[in-house]
Amino acid sequence: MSETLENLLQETRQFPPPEALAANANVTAAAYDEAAADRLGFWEQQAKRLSWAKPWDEVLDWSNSPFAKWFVGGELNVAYNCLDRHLAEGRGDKVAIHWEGEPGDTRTITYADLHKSVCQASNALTNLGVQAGDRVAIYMPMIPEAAVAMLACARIGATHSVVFGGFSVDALSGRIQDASAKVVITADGGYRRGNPSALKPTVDEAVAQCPTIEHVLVVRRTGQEVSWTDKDVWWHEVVDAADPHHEAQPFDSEHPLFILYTSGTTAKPKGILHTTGGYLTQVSYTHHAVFDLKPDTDVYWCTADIGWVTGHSYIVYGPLSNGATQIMYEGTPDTPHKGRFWELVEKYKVTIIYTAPTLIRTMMKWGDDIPAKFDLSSLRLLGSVGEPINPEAWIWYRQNIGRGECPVVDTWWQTETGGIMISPLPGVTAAKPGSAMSPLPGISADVVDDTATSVPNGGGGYLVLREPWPSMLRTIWGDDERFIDTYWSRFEGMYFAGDGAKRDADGHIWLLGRVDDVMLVSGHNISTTEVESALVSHPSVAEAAVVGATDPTTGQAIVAFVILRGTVEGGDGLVKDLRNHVAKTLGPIAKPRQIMLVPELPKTRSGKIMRRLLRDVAENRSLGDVTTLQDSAVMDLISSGMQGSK
Ligand code: 6R9
Repeated sequence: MSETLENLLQETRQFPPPEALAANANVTAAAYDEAAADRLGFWEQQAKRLSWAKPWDEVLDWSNSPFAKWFVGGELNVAYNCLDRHLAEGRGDKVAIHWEGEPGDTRTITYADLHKSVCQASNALTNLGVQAGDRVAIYMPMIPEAAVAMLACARIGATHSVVFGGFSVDALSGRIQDASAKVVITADGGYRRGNPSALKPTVDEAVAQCPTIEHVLVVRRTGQEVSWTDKDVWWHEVVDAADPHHEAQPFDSEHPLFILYTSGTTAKPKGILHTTGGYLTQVSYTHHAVFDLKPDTDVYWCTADIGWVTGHSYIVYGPLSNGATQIMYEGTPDTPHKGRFWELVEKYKVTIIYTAPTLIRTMMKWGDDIPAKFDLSSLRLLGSVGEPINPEAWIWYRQNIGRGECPVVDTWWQTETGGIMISPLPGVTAAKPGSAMSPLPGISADVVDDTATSVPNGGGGYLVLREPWPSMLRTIWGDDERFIDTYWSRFEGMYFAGDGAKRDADGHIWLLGRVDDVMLVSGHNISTTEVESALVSHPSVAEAAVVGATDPTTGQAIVAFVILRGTVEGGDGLVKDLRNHVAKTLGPIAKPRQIMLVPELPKTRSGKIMRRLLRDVAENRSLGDVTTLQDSAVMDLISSGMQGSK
């Protein structure tokens, strides 16, 4: 990594915060100084955002590192902090969720409504025999009951494990078995691309392989036929009939809140464990700081699925603990039309939107005229998460969605970090397109070389976290050894994130993708992210994915898969042009050996490109495990529809 090309990403544009936002920002530059002067004192201050039943004795116990304990001895209830507290403060009538189903049905849910449903679901789960410490699997579409189920588990101290609704039988049963879950909460189905899409048959098959499951709680969403076993109970029968009164008990600050499995490419998925007090402190603080949330006036929308960590931290726990009003949308962005997202922004006067680069690039491909048809003037802040955002996509987002005025916050974090770690602060930072900029106050991120030495400005290497943070993972469920091996063994005393990064001349951080994806071409380390960004900076290109394929002369050679913008015609001339464009932008060493024009790219549910599958194509191998692929037909499309040349 230290040999990363010197001339990559010559991005010099910088966008200071709008004056009005800066003048009224939730968090100012002073936060960096406070946290630098006393990091633990800073986090202790943030923990006071929450309501604790019993105060902590110690902020951090790191004596058994890397196993951390935050706010030791403190007790609180997460659901109390997300619901009851707001009711007690007279905000019961405030809208918590404007929910929009894909077919256009809607529900308006106030904090009082949500509280009532969560109390009923808590009583229903208790009646089904669920106790504090038990695990509950949640396999749901994007309907309000998904959030209710998570909060009810949190309320009674059961540890939830949300599995993306759309993962296969094997993925679901493997996760249920790993956590020995007692109950699954699911639905008959959900709406996707205009049709009901069944969930229950997958659960039936999975549960048949999972003897620990005692009950399956089923929400009726689509009304489609379902088969029924003696373990099954309808949500509308047991939850709607349950007592709406439920007294929340406090739990220890380190009580397990949830397990979330990282997709895992070839190896067994890792059950990332998060606990209570530190997690809620950091997601609440970062949601307040990074999105500048003003609970009384903002309408916030995070477009993620609840099956992804972004849905946990920035749909459920962060926004609800902050008393936000938010949008929750069930379906896909192109149903019934490609302007669906912008129609929702106009309808609900959304002020803050948080989405993924993959979506932004898809919108670029669909064309500028689509968002232009809608009134997006309510927007004041735009967020991005999930992958490096190429400068071109960043600029497109700001121009076409943010009227050239809204700050863009590119937020770097992981399932493992629980909350945002590196991001601009919208009222402080003059952001650079494509850079996540700086660690948030209270976070010690660094870029180091192979010998664990910090690289100077201009250098590249590995992203690490030098100090523990409140929402850090506590372990891998049932596998402390693997926790230590994966994250704490590469560099002594530091958390290894697995991402490559570089520090620019001003010291700002640029993420370069997973280190496993870095290519070694004729002895030079080249980042997939940088070649992809160079390709996307060509006016004909909407999206690109780059992999290294074995090459007899150069070790690895660069192979690029490219999706063209809306009306552009492909052909050998264009392919040649694109190869030259990369060579001109990044240097001849980065010129792709081969460029394939494709209609789609294989992605995970959270929008990350599955480069492993593209490497299989580039090296003419049969495909590996595709269980975490969003749409399995994509690989057929790519293999049959490829045009391109050497
Ligand atoms: C929140 C989430 C984590 C990995 C992470 C990195 C990539 C996420 C990013 C980003 C560059 C950003 N990633 N945000 N890379 N810039 N703003 O995505 O969690 O699904 O666990 O993925 O995603 O590679 O290591 P998760």
